[in-house]
Amino acid sequence: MGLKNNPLSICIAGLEFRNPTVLASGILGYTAESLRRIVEGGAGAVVTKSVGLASRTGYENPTVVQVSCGLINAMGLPNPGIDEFVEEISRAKAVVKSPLIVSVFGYSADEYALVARKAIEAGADAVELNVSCPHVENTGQEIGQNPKLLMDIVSKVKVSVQKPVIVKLSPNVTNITEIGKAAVQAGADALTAINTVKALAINAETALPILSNVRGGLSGPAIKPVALRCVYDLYEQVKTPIMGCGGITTWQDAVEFLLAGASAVQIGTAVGLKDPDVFQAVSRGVKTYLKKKGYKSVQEVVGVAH
Ligand code: RRO
Repeated sequence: MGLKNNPLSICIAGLEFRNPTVLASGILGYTAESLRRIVEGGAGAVVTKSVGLASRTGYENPTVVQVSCGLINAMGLPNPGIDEFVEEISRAKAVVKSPLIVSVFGYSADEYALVARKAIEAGADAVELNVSCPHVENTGQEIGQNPKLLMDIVSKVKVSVQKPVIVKLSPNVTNITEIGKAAVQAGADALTAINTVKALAINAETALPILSNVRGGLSGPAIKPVALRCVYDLYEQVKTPIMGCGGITTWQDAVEFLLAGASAVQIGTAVGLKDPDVFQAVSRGVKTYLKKKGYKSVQEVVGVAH
C-alpha cells in the first residue's frame, strides 16, 4: 500500500513514516541487523543507541534493574565512537526500509555538530540529539536543563547537516516547554519527549544502591503519565512535531499520546520487557481505533485532547 492510501502513515520533519511507531534510542539499536529486524517487525522508523565522538565502555554492571512498572538503567553511554559506528550506519541504511535516525551526543556544541555530520554522511536520514541523559556527567544533564547551551548546540548542528534535527528532551527540568521552545527557536525540526526520569533502587539485604553508578534513569509504564503530561504541555506551546516516548506498551497508550499531541510514539522498554512484536500490535490497534472513531488518518487524531 502506498503511503498516500495508508491511514497510519505520518510525515515528521519531511520524513515519511509508514506508521507512527518508532524504536526508541537505547534498545536493540546497536547493529544494522537488529535495526532491520525491528523494522521488519513493524516499526515505522528506528533510532540507534546514542553515539559520541570517542568510544566509551560505559559503567560496570549492574547497569539495569527491573522495578515495579519499569526499568532503571545507568548504562553510561557505552558506544564505539562515531568513526567506528559509521560502518554500521551505512550497513543499516542499506537494509532498513524505514527512516533511520541516529542518536548523537557530545561534550560541546562543536562535537555534537561533528558527530551529527558524520552520521548523516554515513547514511542517517535524521539525527536525534541526546541532550537529556540523566546520569552522565558533562553531557545531557547540564545541556538539557540550560536553554542557552541547548540553542548553541542545535544551531551548530543545523549548520553542519542538511537533514532533520530532532531534539530529545529531559523530564528532569522545572519547565519542559521552556527547553522545548529554545530547541525549536534554534531550528529543531522535531522534539522527542521524554528521556528517562532520574531514579534510584536500593537492595534492603545488602543495604546498598543496586546500580554501580548508584543513580539511573527510570523508563517503562511507571513514567507514562509524566511523559504524557510533557507532550501535552509541549503541544500547547510549540508547532513542531513531537514524538512521545515513555512507557508506551499498548495501542491504547499510543492513542493517548497522539491525543495529547504526539505525531508518533517511540517504544523502548516494552520491546525489552514485552516483545519485539509490540510495534505491529500497537499499529494494528491504532488502525482499528481510527476506523471505529471515523478518523481518516493518524494526523487527524494528533492533539484532539486539547
Ligand atoms: O546510556 C545511558 O546510560 C542512557 C542514556 Br545515553 C540516555 O539517554 N538515557 C538513559 O536512560 N540512559
